[in-house]
Amino acid sequence: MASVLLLATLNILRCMTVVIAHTECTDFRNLVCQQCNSLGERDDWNVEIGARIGKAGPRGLPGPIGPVGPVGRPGTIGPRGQVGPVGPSGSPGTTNMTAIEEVIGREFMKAFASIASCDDNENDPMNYPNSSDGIVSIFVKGLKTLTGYCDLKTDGGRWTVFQRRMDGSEDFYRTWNDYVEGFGEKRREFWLGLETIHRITSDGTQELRIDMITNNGTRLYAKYRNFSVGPASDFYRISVSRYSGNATDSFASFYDNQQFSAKNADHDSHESFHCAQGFSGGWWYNKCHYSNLNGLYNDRTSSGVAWNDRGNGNRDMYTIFSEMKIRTKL
Ligand SMILES: [Ca+2]
Repeated sequence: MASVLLLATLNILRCMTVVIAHTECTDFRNLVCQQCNSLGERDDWNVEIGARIGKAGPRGLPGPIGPVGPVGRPGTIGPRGQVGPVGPSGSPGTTNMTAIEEVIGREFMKAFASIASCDDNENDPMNYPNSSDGIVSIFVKGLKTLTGYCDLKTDGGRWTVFQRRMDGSEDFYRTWNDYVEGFGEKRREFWLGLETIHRITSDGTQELRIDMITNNGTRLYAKYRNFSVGPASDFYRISVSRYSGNATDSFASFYDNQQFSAKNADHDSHESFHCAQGFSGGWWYNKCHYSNLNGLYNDRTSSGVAWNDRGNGNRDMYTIFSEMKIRTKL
């Protein structure tokens, strides 16, 4: 308030000085007398005083640039941008014998120390939303994750399928390590892997079932009450016995106590012949086979996916479909 009164007083004095001295003022009309007017002075002062002044002088030079102001406050965070496009796929990794052996020797073995299978409680068929198609189980244990395939329909279900042939889409004439680790597509043709089969069956609680459809459409099955696969150190030797079914036994009677052989591993009982190479598969060959379910698909020779029908004239029957599966005996 005091500053306003002081300013008003100064302006009045300034006006009075101008009038008295008849001083010419560049902004007289626009500044001095407007200020006088704002203070309640008479309008005719402008006319009277304006008549006494000359033309306005040139505009003065601009004043110096003022100091830099304070830094403003930060702005708010903007909205999230859109997700970018998917990048290109990476190139596939490579494997070699050393890497595979390392995996089998450490992580792979640990993973199967507590493997789940299709008849474990946590894999109860009731837990499968897609149980109507008899498909899908997942084995998740330790450091290794595997997918499996459960047969939930056949003969009471609970079967963990470890082999399937159905269309020849998968090559089964493969190396030892392939048979140890497993290969193929679980919904099509595959081999689950000898180490997995060993881990599930080694406690002696498992039974085996083999389902087949022959090239003439006949459905056959062979079931074995006892089935176990030994460790890698014994080349996955099998113990299999107590047949039942309608296929005649072309498995236990010839392969019980045999080790597994593959394309590059001869553990069969034929001293002068490499059965796996001779019959193009991986199997518990003896001298050499009465069945060859991992043989060549659509092959009508002894190298084919054969089951020897010993009960009916000793003929080889070639299957267009086979499944080998295990479950805990009840
Ligand atoms: Ca041999």
